[in-house]
Amino acid sequence: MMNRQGSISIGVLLFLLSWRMCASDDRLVLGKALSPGTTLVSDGGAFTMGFFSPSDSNNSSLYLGIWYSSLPKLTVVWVADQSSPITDHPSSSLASTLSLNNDSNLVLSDATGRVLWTTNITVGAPASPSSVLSSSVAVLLNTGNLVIRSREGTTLWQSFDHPGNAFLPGMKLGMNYRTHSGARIVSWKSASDPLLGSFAFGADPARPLQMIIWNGSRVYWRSSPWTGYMVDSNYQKGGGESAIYTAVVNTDEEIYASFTLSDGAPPMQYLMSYSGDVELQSWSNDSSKWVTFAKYPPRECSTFNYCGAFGYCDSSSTDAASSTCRCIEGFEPTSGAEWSNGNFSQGCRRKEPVRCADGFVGLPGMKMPDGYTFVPNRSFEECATGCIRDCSCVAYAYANLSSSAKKDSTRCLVWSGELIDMEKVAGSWGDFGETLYLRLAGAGRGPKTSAVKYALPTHMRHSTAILQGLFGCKELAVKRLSIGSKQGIVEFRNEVLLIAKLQHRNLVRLVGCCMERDEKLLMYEYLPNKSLDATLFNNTRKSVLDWTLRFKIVKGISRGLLYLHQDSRLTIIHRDLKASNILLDSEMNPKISDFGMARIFGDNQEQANTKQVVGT
Ligand SMILES: *[C@@H]1O[C@H](CO)[C@@H](O)[C@H](O)[C@H]1NC(C)=O
Ligand SMILES: *[C@@H]1O[C@H](CO)[C@@H](O)[C@H](O)[C@H]1NC(C)=O
Ligand SMILES: *[C@@H]1O[C@H](CO)[C@@H](O)[C@H](O)[C@H]1NC(C)=O
Ligand SMILES: *[C@@H]1O[C@H](CO)[C@@H](O)[C@H](O)[C@H]1NC(C)=O
Ligand SMILES: *[C@@H]1O[C@H](CO)[C@@H](O)[C@H](O)[C@H]1NC(C)=O
Ligand SMILES: *[C@@H]1O[C@H](CO)[C@@H](O)[C@H](O)[C@H]1NC(C)=O
Ligand SMILES: *[C@@H]1O[C@H](CO)[C@@H](O)[C@H](O)[C@H]1NC(C)=O
Ligand SMILES: *[C@@H]1O[C@H](CO)[C@@H](O)[C@H](O)[C@H]1NC(C)=O
Ligand SMILES: *[C@@H]1O[C@H](CO)[C@@H](O)[C@H](O)[C@H]1NC(C)=O
Ligand SMILES: *[C@@H]1O[C@H](CO)[C@@H](O)[C@H](O)[C@H]1NC(C)=O
Ligand SMILES: CC(=O)N[C@H]1CO[C@H](CO)[C@@H](O)[C@@H]1O
Repeated sequence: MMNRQGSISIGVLLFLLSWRMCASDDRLVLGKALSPGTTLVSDGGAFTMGFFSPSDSNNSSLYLGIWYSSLPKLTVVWVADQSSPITDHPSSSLASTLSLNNDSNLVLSDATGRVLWTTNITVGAPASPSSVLSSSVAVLLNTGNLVIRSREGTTLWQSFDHPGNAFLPGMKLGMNYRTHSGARIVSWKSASDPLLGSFAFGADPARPLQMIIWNGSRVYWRSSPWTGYMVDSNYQKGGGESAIYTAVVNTDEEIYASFTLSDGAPPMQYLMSYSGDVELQSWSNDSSKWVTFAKYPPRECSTFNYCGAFGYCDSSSTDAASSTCRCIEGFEPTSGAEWSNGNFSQGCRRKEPVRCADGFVGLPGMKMPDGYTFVPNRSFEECATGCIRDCSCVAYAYANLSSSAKKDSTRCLVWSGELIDMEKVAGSWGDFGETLYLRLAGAGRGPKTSAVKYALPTHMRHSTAILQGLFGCKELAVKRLSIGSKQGIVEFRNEVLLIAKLQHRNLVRLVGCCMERDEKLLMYEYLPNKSLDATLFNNTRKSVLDWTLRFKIVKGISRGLLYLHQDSRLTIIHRDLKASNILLDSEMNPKISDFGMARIFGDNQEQANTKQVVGT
C-alpha cells in the first residue's frame, strides 16, 4: 500500500514538473530573458530557438535563430540578427540577451547593451505598469513560428511574416492587393554564413499571379502566372510515401501560396539557397541529410530571358540535358551564327512582317511570357476580340481562375511588344503549360483551338477545385452531399486530401471536389457501366452477369477491401458496402466508391467502438 502510494505521488510530481517546464519553456514574458546557453522549445518539441554559431566558421559571431529540434544536422530556418550579428567575446562575463519589453517588442542586445535587432512594432506606449500591453507574451509555436501575442490573444507580430531562408508548412508567401506587400524568403550569404544573401523569392508586386526569384534587384527566374488550380501535389518517393500539397488562395484581399504535408511525412521545406535555386527539400532519415527533389529554375535555359525575345526554352523532351533554346513558330534566330554558338541573347525575329489583318495561331504547352497586361472581367471571346481589334496586341492567353474566391475570376492576359522568358513544358507535375495565341503572318482569323483545359460546370465557378494535374477534357461523375451535412469545410477538405492519396485499381478515383457555401460536391472518374445494383437487380440485365464475370467482380471487391483494411497507409473500414456503392468500368472491373465517408483508423488500431448503427 505504502509503495503504491509512494510511486503514485512521485509520478504526479514528475508530471507536474515536466508540465511546468513545458509550459514555461516555449515562451518569453516580461522580465524573463533568453541568453546564450538557454533555449525556448516549442510545445510539441519540433522547433528550438536560441543562440548559435554557424558550424564551420572560426568566427566568433553569434546569431539568434530557430532550428529543427530533432535533426542531427543543425538546420536553422530563421535568424533574427542577419544584418548585424553578435560578436560577444566568449570569455566575457556579460552576455547578449533577447527580452520582451513592456512595449511588446522583442529586443536583442549584445553584452554592451547595443540593440542589434528588434521587432519594431508600435502598439502605443503603455499607460501603467499593470496595463494590458505589459502582459504580452512571445511564444515559439510548434510550426516554427515565433509569435508575439497581446493579453487578448491578438497576434501583434510573427516571424512567419518576416521569414528567413525557409518556406515552411503553414507559412504564406504572396502579396496583399491593397498594400502591395508580402513575405519573401531570403538566402544566406553562404551555407554557413547567415548574413543576408542576394537572392529572394516571393510574389511579383507588379504581376502577383507569378512568383519571382530575384538576384539583388534583377529577376533570376519567374514562374508562369497562376492558372487557377487550388491544390497541387508533389510526391516524394522512397523512405515511405510522403506528399506535399501546395495550395494557392486568391481573394479580393490577397493572393498567397502555402503548403501542408501528409501525415507522418519527414520535415520538408522550400529553401532559398545561397546559390540562387529555390529547392524543395525533404529530410531523409536513411542518409541523415536533406534531399532536394525539385528545384527552380529547373534547368539552365529556364532562367529569366535566357533565350531572348521570341525565343523559348524547349524542355518538352524527357531528357533534361537536351533542353535548349528555340524560336517560336514563324520566327528565326536574329543572328544565326551567335545562336548556333549557344549565345541566345539576341533572340528571334519574324520571318515575315505581320499585319493587323493577320490571324492568330495557338501555341500549346507554353509557360506564358513576362510583361503581360491583365485585363479584368473578360470572357474568353471578349479577351480574344479585344486583342484581335487592337493592332498593337501581339498575343493573348485566357484562363478561368476556377478556385479563386475573387468576385471576378477571369484571367485575360494580353501582350504588346516583345515576348520574353517563354518555355515549352512537358505535361508533368508542377509544370503548367497553357496555350498562347500569337498574331502571325498568314494565320487564319480567330483561334483554332480552344483554351479550355479543364472546364468545370458553370455552377462550379468561384469554387474550390482540386485538380491533381489532370488536364484534358474528361467525363466525370459528380456526387452531391446532402446540404444538411454537419461536416465543416475544413474537415471536408482534410478528408478529401486523405482520400485523394488512396490509389488502387479497385477503388474509384476521386479527381476533384467543390466547396461553395453549403454545397459540397465530389468529382469521381466516370464509370460507364454504372453501379452493380443496376445490373444485379434488373431482371433484363442480370443475365449478363455470368458466373465468370460474377467471380471477377467478387475478387476485385475483395482486393479493394484488403487495400482499405490493410495495405493502405490510412486503414479504413467502409461501413456501407453494398451493390450500389460498387461501380463498374467499361470492362466490368469493380471499383468501390464512397469509402471516403468511412472511418479512418489509427495505424496500430485494430478495434474500434461505434455508438451509432450506420450504413447497411
Ligand atoms: C579558420 O582558421 C584557420 C586556422 O586558424 C585558418 O587557416 C582558416 O583560413 C580560417 N578559415 C576562415 C574561413 O577564416
Ligand atoms: C566574422 O563574420 C562577420 C560576418 O561575416 C564579419 O563581419 C567579421 O569581420 C568576422 N570576424 C572575424 C574575426 O573574422
Ligand atoms: C522601425 O520602424 C520605423 C517606422 O515604422 C522605421 O522608421 C525605423 O527605421 C525602424 N527601426 C528599425 C531599427 O528597424
Ligand atoms: C517600460 O520600460 C521602460 C524602459 O525599460 C521604462 O523606462 C518604463 O518605465 C517602463 N514602463 C512601464 C509602464 O513599466
Ligand atoms: C547574381 O548577380 C551577381 C551580380 O550581378 C552575379 O555576379 C551572379 O553571377 C548572379 N548569380 C546568378 C546565379 O545569376
Ligand atoms: C526519423 O527518425 C526520427 C528519430 O530517429 C524518428 O522519430 C522519426 O519517426 C523518423 N521519421 C520517419 C519518417 O521515419
Ligand atoms: C552574346 O552576344 C551579345 C550580343 O551580340 C554580346 O554582347 C555578348 O557578349 C555575347 N555573349 C557571350 C557570352 O559571348
Ligand atoms: C463585368 O462585366 C459585366 C458586363 O460584361 C458587368 O455587368 C459587370 O458588372 C462586370 N463586373 C465587374 C466586377 O466589373
Ligand atoms: C471559363 O468558364 C466559362 C463558364 O464559367 C466557360 O464557358 C468557359 O469555356 C471557360 N473558359 C476556359 C478557357 O476555361
Ligand atoms: C433494366 O435495364 C433495362 C436495359 O438496360 C432498362 O431499360 C430498364 O429501365 C432497367 N430497369 C430498371 C428497373 O432499372
Ligand atoms: C455488361 C455491359 O453492360 N457492358 C458494357 C460496359 O460499358 C461498355 C462501354 O460503355 C459497353 O461497351 C459494354 O457493353
